[in-house]
Amino acid sequence: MRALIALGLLTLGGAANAADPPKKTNVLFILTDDMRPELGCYGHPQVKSPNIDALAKAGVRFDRAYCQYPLCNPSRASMLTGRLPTTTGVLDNTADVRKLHPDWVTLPEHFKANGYVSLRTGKIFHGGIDDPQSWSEGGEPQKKPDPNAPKPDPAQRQKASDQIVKLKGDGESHGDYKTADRAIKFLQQNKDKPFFLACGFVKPHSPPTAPEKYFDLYDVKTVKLPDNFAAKPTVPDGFPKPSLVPNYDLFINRDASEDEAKEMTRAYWASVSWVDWNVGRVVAELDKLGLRENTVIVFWGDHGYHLGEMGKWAKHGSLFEVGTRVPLIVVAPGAKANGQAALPPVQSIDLYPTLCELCGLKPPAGLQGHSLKPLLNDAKTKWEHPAFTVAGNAKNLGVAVRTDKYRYAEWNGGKNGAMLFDETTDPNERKNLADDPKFADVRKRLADLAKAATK
Ligand SMILES: [Ca+2]
Repeated sequence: MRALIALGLLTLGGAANAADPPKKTNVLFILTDDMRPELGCYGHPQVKSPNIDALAKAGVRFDRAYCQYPLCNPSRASMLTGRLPTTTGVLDNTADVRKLHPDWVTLPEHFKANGYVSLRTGKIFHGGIDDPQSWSEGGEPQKKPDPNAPKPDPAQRQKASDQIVKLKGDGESHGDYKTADRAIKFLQQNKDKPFFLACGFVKPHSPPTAPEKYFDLYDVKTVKLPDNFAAKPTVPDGFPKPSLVPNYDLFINRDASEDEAKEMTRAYWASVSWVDWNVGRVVAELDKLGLRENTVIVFWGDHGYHLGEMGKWAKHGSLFEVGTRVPLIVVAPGAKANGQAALPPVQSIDLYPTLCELCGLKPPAGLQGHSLKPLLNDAKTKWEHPAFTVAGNAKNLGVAVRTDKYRYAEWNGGKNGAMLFDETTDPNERKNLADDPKFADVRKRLADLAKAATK
C-alpha cells in the first residue's frame, strides 16, 4: 500500500499526481439496526463478533459515539443529511426528510453527484421511506399508505413482541442474508468504478432473529442481567418524568421475569452474531476483489438499546447512555491511528463531512458535524465538540449533551425536568445531579450548549 501511495496510484483525498489521475476512494458503509456497542471489540466478555472485531483492529474504534435521536428514522435522516434532528424536523418514524427538504443533498447523493455509483442494499433510510434520488441503483419507490389497510391490533403487537425467531440453515430465507448477497453482487459488478455502497442490516432489531446455530453460541445460564435491571420501566426518585417512556419493542405492557430477560438477551446476542457473520461475508468479497486498500469502511449502529436496564426493552425516548451510544468503526486505508480506540464524544452527523474529506469531495453547505479525520490520524488529538441527541417532539423536546465527563439532558428547556450524570463515577446513571447546587455551573454550561445547538 505504501508503495502504491508513493507511485501516486492511491490517494486518500490528497493531492493528485499530475501524471496519474487519482483513483477515487470507494466507500463501504455498513449499517445495523438497534445494535448496542456490546461486541467483542468493545470489551464484552461473551458476545461473539469476530468479523466486526477484525474491522476494529484494522481501523479506529470510537468508544463514545452517539446517535442524534434514539429511533430509526430520525437517526438515519440526521446521519444521511449531516444535520441535527431539530434542523431536519424529522422527529418520528413517519416524517420524510426529502419531502421536508427537497433541495438538500444526502450523503449517497453527494457521492453520486461526484462521479460515484451510489448503491443501496437493505435498510438505509427508514423502511418504506427510501429516497430513490440518492441512489444510482437499489432505490425503492416509496410505499403510499393504504387507506384500506387494517389497523394494527395492539394485542397482536404485544403478543408478537416477545417472540424469538430461529431460522434454518444460514438464514437464507431472511432479508438480511439477501442484503449481504446483494452487496456482494454490487461489489462484483462495480469493482472497476468508484462506488459508495450502503449495506443496511435490520437485525438485531426486534424480534430477535438468528439461525439456530447462533443461539448455540450462548448458554442462557451465563447471561448476567444489568445491575439496574427491573421487571418494568423504573427510574430512581427525582428523575424527570419524560426520561423513561414505555416499551414499544419487547415486553410491551407487561413485566419481564429474570428468566425471560435472560432468554431475550441471549436471543439478541445470537442476532448480533448473525449480523456479524453477514458483515464478514461482505468484507470478505471486498478483500477477494482486491478493493480493501482503496475503500473506506464504516461500521455504524443507528442508536442504542436498553436490554432491561431500568426495566426498559427498547430505545424510544431514551436519552440515557445506553439509549444513545452506538458502535462506530471507521477503517480508512493508511490512517495513522488504525488499530486504536478514540475516546472523545463523536456523533453520527460527523460521518458526512468525514467521508467527504477522506474521499476528497467538497462537502455541501449546511452540515453540522465535524470531520473525524483528525481522530483517525491521532486518536488522542484534542477534540472539544460535544455530542447531541434529541428525543420527543416539539411539544416536549428532549435534548442531551455528552462531553468526556458528563451527560446532561433536559426537556422543554428544563421546564419538564433535567438530568445530569457524572459518567466517570456513575456509569449506570443512578444519581441525578441536575439539582445539586455543587453542579449548578456544570448544568448551566451544558444547558447553554444544548440550547445553542438546537435553537
Ligand atoms: Ca433502529
